[in-house]
Amino acid sequence: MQLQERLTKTELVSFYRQMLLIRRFEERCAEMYMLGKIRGFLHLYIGEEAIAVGCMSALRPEDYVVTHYRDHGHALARGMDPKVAMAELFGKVTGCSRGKGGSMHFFDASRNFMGGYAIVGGQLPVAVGLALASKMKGEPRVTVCFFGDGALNQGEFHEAFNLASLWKLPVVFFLENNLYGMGSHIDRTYAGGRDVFKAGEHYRIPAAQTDGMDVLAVREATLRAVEHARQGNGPFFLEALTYRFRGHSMADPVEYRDRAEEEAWKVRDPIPTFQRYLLENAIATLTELSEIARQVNDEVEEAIRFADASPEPPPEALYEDIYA
Ligand SMILES: Cc1ncc(C[n+]2csc(CCOP(=O)(O)OP(=O)(O)O)c2C)c(N)n1
Repeated sequence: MQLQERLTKTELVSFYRQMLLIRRFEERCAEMYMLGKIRGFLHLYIGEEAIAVGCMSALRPEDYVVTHYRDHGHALARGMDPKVAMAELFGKVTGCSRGKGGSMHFFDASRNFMGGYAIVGGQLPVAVGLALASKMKGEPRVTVCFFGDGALNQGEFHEAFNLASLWKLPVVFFLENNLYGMGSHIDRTYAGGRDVFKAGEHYRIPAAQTDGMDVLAVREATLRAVEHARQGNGPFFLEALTYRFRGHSMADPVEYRDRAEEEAWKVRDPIPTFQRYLLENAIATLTELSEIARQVNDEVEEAIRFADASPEPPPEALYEDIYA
């Protein structure tokens, strides 16, 4: 873990707090799903928290963020209120998409969080459109677009890379490479080899690879990528190496993965790793971090109470927000 810039104690501790919030929030989501409080699909981000937190810490409020269906971590790291996020999962009217989107469709335009998308790769052209709009309007925004390794094999990946490069758009394509798309390992689905970030070369998009289990490494890599795009140099392709600790969705018993592989990645769990870093460098004490854990637990419990007590959308809401 390298620290090339001088971050304050408050900033560093807040990275820990945010990662823990995402982890606890989702652990409780899994329980709420088993209780039938959350229905439909539920894809957990557990194991990948350092990416959302490291990346968002490097962005400005005016930057756009677009993502995939594993979107709770990105939304919380972008500042979405956990109460509003949990209410969306419960299908309640107080949710960020008024209970109509559910787990895969978190939106918060007030934070320029332009959505989670359920179609693999579907968010890539949306990101290119947003970046094209900012360029045409002369706005100094960068669009960050998250996607998984499964999206590499979609035509939209190539269309998006091609146009973003030709038009020199201010977009950072952020690949969260957790090695699996549902039950398939990347070696069985992608012909380009393991150094996926090199896929940008064909489109003359500069690229880098970072450690997705290290919040500070992700932050530094994102700062560089975003700066490149903000200066008008066109797109950047960033690949973060990571692992999802749970199944693809709640319905997945993960029978296709080697237990030794899982254990090897769990040793690198971004949260205990960063906790050790904070303690060993005397940035925080165990008492302070325990107090943060207590506050985070309270915040998540409060979110559940809020979601439970919130009303369902009225039946008439079925006819709202329809474009035809
Ligand atoms: C166009 C399309 N094809 C198939 C699916 C079904 N599907 C949902 S998630 C998924 C795997 C995607 O894996 P990846 O992009 O690596 O993301 P991860 O789940 O690993 O975060 C597939 C095939 C879909 N949603 N959209």
